[in-house]
Amino acid sequence: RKRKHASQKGSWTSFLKSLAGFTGDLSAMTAPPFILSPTSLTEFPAYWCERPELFAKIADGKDEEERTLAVLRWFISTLKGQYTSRNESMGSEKKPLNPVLGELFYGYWPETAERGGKTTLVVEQVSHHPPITAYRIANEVKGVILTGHNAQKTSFSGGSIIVKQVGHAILTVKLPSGGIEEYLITLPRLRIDGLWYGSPYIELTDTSYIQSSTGWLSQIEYKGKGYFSGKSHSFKATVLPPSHVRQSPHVIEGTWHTTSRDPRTGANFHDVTTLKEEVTVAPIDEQNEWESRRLWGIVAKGIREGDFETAARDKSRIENEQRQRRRDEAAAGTKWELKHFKHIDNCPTYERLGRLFNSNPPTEDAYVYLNNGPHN
Ligand code: 0T9
Repeated sequence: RKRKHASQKGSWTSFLKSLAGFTGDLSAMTAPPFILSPTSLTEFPAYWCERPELFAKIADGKDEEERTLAVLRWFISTLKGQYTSRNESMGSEKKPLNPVLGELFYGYWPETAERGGKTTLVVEQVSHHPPITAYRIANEVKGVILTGHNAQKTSFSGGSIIVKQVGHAILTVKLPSGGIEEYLITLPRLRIDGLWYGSPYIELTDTSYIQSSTGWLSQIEYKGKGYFSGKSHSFKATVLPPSHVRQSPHVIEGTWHTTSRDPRTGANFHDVTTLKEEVTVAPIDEQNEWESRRLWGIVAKGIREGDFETAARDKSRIENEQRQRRRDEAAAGTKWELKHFKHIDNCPTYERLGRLFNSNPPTEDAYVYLNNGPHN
């Protein structure tokens, strides 16, 4: 791994020192310029759909078992983008822009024959402190919809940043019979390694789950270098049938950033060595002032071009405007209103499906989509 330039060493070392013993909201910390990314966290939900045909194909599964495997295949195929794409595009993991309350990100993946329909994305930053991002991805023609939200709890341990993802996603599939199948998706833990060398990268750890309303359950275990396969980014998924289905579980093994297979039959399961498709977004001058790329335009340009003074100045302007807004609301006794989502304290779908695999925690809050995105 590449070491950072000598002139950046001092600021990086003092940043690492301030990380030690730190718990709370990492995203609000000031980091040295070379580790800043020009992309806001509100753009990250797009990683869920960079292979829109896999998302659409979930609806083509002919029974519960096939659809369960199709959901797992799509899920595993998103991990490379979610967790390694900054290393590929920028040389290391970087600190994303910390979204402001009310920040929006809209996009879509165009219709193709394989996808059967257009796939649309609506993202809203529903909390600033702590940062919480809510999203909804839909292929209405195929009847496949994903709704979720995301927050993080971070701590520092053994030289790495440990990130516990808080939040979940729910995928619904409309069946030809008119019924609806639901899948509760929990999120893996992350460890950010390579900090000492100034080139951070993510490894996934522990276990995440995909629980279907049909009773099928995928249990996905993540391991890094030196564990079950010896390779980084390894996983092993066990797909358990509901108790009334007399059948042995499916097992899938591989590395999530490349390929995986069923070790008994040798049949390939997923392959992300092929091209993905980034989300399509309106040109910046057609976006409204809350849309991420317009809002952060000057900051992002500064970061990309190494003009950190301009970047810092416009970042302060945005943050000051936000503070003023919060003061005005406090003075007027009003509250910021969410645009596309409604917050609920206990998610009934999470509770109902979570009970089937003893989810921890047993309940979570959620953001319900209001069906009023720009694509509706
Ligand atoms: C949801 C994803 C999440 C967001 C990011 C931890 C992190 C913020 C959250 C979990 C997406 O579906 C998947 C991928 C990457 C995650 C980010 C990686 C990261 O480093 C940041 C945190 C807040 C930092 O910026 C830490 C400081 C930095 C110097 C390390 C590079």
